[in-house]
Amino acid sequence: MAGVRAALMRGGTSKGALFLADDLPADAAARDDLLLRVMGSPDPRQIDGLGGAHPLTSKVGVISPSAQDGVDVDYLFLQVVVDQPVVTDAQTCGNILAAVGPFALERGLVAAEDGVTEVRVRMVNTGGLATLRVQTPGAAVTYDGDTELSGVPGTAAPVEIVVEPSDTPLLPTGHLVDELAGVEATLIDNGMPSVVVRAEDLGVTGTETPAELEANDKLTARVREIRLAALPLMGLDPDPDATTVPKIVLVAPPAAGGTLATRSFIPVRVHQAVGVLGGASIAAAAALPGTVAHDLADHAGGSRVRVEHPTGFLDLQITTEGDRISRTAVVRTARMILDGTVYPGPARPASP
Ligand code: NQM
Repeated sequence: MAGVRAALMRGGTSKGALFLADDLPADAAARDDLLLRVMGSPDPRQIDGLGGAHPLTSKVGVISPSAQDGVDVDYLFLQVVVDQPVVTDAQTCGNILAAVGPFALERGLVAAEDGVTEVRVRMVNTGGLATLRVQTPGAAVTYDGDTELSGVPGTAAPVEIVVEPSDTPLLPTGHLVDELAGVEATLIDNGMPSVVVRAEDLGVTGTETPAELEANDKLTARVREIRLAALPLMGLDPDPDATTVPKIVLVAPPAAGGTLATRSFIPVRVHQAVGVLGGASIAAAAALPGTVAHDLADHAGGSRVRVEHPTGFLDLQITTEGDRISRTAVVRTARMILDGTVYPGPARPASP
């Protein structure tokens, strides 16, 4: 079996395999088949591939030069489902986005400047644009630095990210609040389709650990009902097993000095932290009067929103123009873990 050139990278609090599009089959079905075998899916342990047996470590970025004016690279994100033979492009990923800049520089798609290099990225999944500022002293990428991220041990070089909104409506139903499966919810998409509900309305505090929430059968059944109701309202694939959106976010008043406490079902497992664009969508909900999040949030930080999550917090800077979010800025870090050749395993039957 021929190997494929790949980089295993951490982007923010996630980890995934990054490829040049030219190194993968052009046909989407052949590409997805190969990616399942590369990551070791479907298998709850992903024992025969690069995947880390959790949605946060079963991610893929496919990078190519962009044909769009003023854009350096196109970034197609693919979520490889751990225990199903599913590869979906229904969402993008702002954490892996942090690795796209360094990867594009390492592969020579963008020439590094001495100091900081800007990489302009088109997120193919959403049509959104992002500008990344990557540390490149001596015109080479460095991963070393002193930026800390909640949920990542140690420190690393910052990757500053500014995301511009896509053309997707911020409120897909046009309402600040909808009722889903008997619960008030704000359906919102500032980069990640999300359903924001009050933790209290689901009988929890919103400060539980991910393991506690995942073990709460009554809660997980309610979350699934809410998600099923949200799918058609948000114009998403109605088959919940074929997609990884929307994320269901439980919100509560801040418990650690931030803006809002959150726990995110993504959408079955509970995030150990929070997604970047997931966080941007939560921050947008917190900023808009009339949503289920607005009155629970502490607005003392103004446009600086601190989203509390199970392993710390995510800080975002949100710029609003009326009821529109015109800019989201966030700092992440990234790291090259391994750069080489990956050998896809054999095709395997779906898990029992
Ligand atoms: O929302 C996980 C992650 C994500 C998504 C998920 C993300 C984002 O943390 O931008 O980064 O919600 O599936 O990698």
